[in-house]
Amino acid sequence: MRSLVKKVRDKLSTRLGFFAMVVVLFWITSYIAYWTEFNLGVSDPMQQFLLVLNPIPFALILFGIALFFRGKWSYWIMLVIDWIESIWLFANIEYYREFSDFITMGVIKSAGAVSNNLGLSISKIIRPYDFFVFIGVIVLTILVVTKVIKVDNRPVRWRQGIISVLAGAVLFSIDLGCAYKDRPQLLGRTFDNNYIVKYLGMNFYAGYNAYTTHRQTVTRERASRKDLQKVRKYTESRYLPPNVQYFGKERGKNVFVFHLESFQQFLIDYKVNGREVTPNINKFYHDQHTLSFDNFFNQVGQGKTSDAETMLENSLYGLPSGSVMTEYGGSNTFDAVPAILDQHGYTTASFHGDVGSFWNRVNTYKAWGYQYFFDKSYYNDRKGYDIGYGLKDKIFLKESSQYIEQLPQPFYAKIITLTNHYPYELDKKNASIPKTTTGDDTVDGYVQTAHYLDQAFGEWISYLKKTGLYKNSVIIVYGDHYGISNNHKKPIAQLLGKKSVTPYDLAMFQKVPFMIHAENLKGGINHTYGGEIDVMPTLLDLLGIHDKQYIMFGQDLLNPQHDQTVAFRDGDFVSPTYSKIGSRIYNNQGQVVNDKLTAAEKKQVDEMQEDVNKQLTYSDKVVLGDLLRFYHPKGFKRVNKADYTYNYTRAMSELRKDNKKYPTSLKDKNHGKTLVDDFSTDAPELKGLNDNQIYKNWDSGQN
Ligand code: GP9
Ligand code: MN
Repeated sequence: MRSLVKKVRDKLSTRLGFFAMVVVLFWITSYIAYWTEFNLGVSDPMQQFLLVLNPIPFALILFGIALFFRGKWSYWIMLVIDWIESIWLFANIEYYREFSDFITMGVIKSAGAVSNNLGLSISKIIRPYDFFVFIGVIVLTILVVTKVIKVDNRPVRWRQGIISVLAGAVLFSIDLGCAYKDRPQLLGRTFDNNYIVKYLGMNFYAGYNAYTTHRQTVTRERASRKDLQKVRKYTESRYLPPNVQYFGKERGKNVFVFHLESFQQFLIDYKVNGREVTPNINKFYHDQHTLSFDNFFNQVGQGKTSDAETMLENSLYGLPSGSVMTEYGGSNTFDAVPAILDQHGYTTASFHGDVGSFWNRVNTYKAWGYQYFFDKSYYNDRKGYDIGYGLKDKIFLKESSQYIEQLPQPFYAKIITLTNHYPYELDKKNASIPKTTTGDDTVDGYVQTAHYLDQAFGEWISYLKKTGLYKNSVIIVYGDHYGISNNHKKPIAQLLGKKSVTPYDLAMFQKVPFMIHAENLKGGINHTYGGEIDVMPTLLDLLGIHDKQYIMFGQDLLNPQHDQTVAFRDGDFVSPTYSKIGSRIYNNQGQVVNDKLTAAEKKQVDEMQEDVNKQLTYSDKVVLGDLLRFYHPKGFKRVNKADYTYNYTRAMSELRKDNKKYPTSLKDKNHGKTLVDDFSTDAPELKGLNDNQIYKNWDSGQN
């Protein structure tokens, strides 16, 4: 036994033995932290495998550096790296607990902006258990200091260091390859910092984040007030005054923005085997008080949902690659709809059944001035409640009713659904319409999840009607982007009842619903060509909020002068006259007319293209150069991100305070009695459950 202990001790007392111990302890510590401290959302065996693997490559590379040094230098370099790693891990754990995100370089640089929140609560955030991350490094340090482990003074063996670093590099390529297989465009689209850590580890995340932040900083520093002035001149030249017929027509009403995930216009009135797929949405679309647009296009790029949100609430385009929200949401200045409405007496809130970190909402929403963000952590989430990215729509909407009724009125509430999302999976219990039969797996489920979303929407509308919210709200309903991508040409043709589809057909396939409902609006189908970029000026005009002072790239859809050239993120465009897709120009019958245009028509098309290019480049300049920091719209007070917290406990106490100050919520108007029972759902998961079981921390005494 003794000799065994000695043997082990001797082995560990070699430089390589100590190195192995450092790597293994670091690996175990990281892995435990992954599981116990973060919500990385590991959902398949590949992700599980990568989570085990991902601490190793960088451990081999970083600690491997020490193998190029001699004697005690080698040991102390390993220990110093280990201490830095442990402190970094610890800091991330604490930060994550409060902000549901990893530390970004931007946060470190602007520590003041968050320190208000963090400083107050640091003692509340830290849990004794968190210190486990230091156990390994403390033990190792003691062993070296007390000389239990003796320093190996033999000369450096270069081979060891080289092999370690190379092995790290090889393992990292394997990690990266597998990660891209499981999640294509992982870095290109940077969905969520959780994803980077889940697939590639904390070290890669830190390095990658430092690199992107540096790149951004350089561009930001080069930008100047002059750039802003150019942009301002351009947006001013495109500005359209509001249509007097509509200006202020909905002043003071609540606003709902209901986000239909991946919902395309072709689904409206679409039938499968003679059966309507979305009867409730169709009814809403044709309602006598709904203004429905049938030439409204999604204009998103890689940022998908986040691009849609950026356009809708800022009238800024997404980026040519990546996402404004993930890359700039935490650092840039914005003049967004929630902040503007807040300053006009609105309570502002966003609802979503996914984790708050996705698309960096948890940071971006603060910069946009959202007072409340009811993300997944505000919802009861039992087994079977989730599908794909998060809560099933019916459960999500039912549970949301407990928060809606508490918002002081008027409010601006954005409700982001989720179930109708690629790959369009639905459990048997919830599937109540057959799939289509194109034979393409990713396409055929689409009508089924769309039907489910439609039922959820129907339940929600009934709730609004019962509670009276239907009458005193303007309800905007929109689809964020395509559900079926252009890679599925054959099934698309089949769904549309065509033999094949042309690039023009595919461009028209990018239409998504956009509807505005209010009891005092005269409804009808409006054929104006427009897109997501136009929503902000349209809404502000309806609410009677002057918006000339804001930098917006869209135009009021209700103004007959709307220019109707709809830019796509790749520089293509569509319009009621000519559309340009790739190198082809189409007329509005979908025929290629490149060779048939007169000189005047050609000039017209060139001008349209020039304007589209200007819109996109100027918008990019605003985002990349953070130009709004140089701009101070009249009558608008810039938000202070530190004023907001989306931490469940603190935000709920804010909401209670808000309720006391402004007793105008739906519940207040109902003499303090809850109205959640007005929300009926047939969600099988909630069958037989009482309010106590359905709603998170339901307090019947208070309700
Ligand atoms: C996730 C959801 C989906 O929270 O918004 O985003 P998408 O993949 O559609 O961009
Ligand atoms: Mn989406």
